[in-house]
Amino acid sequence: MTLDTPTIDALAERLENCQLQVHDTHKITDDFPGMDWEDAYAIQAAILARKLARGQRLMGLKAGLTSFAKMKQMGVNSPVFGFMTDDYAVPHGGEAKMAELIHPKVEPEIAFVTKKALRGPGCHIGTVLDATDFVLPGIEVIDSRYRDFKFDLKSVIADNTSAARFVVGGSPARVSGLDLRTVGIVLEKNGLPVAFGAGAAVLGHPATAIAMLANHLGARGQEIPAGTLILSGGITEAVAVAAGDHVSLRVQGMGSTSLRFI
Ligand code: OOG
Ligand code: MG
Repeated sequence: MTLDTPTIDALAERLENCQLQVHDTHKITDDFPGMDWEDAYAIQAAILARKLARGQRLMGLKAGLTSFAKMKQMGVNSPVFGFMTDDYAVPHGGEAKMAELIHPKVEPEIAFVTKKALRGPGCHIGTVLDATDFVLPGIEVIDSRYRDFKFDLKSVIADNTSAARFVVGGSPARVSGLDLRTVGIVLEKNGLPVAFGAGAAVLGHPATAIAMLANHLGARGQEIPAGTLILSGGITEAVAVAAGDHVSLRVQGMGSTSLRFI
């Protein structure tokens, strides 16, 4: 850690206010170029603490920048981890208000729900599949609080990895009969296919993203509790959306989920 608690809290307030007041900001590493990874995750944790203090609930966790397409799109080279609170949740088939978002994009993801706790280090695809209750389609709406969606890894971690909204739904599937590497996905905008992929785009197997999250938390003495919803990361590049857009994600063997931007 290089930053003191008042600075961490002030940066958390600045970034969360961007979300709540719908405006962008410059990268926090412009102000604190020497900040380290623990500073970045401490700022993210301070944003979560602000939300919990207002009575919001933690609804899930996310891995991001887990696919080559996403890393290339954002010009970075390593996964990041964040959280989802109930102010981010859109019901299956529901609406997200553009007036509450800065410059949103959507990502097709496979969501996991655990039935056993996952405690790193040492988690791998096998432990994750054994601990998975079911998987289902998830659309993440990312909305970087940084100007023009431009950031470095520490800045985006502090900004809760651009998390803004998410929807999950469809037909939950058990992993035992599925090969999550070859599961195909189609993301449609206003009925037209705009992105396609397969599960293997995420780190070769999307369960690897969950294992990395468990190992990341384990290094901090934390675990993924049983019953946790986790987004494993965008399979394709993120797609920009505008008011009026209807976005749906179909995942092979898991049905589809959707949301509308109003
Ligand atoms: C960072 C978040 C990326 C994903 O699924 O890859 C992410 C960003 O691109 O703004 O959530
Ligand atoms: Mg994502």
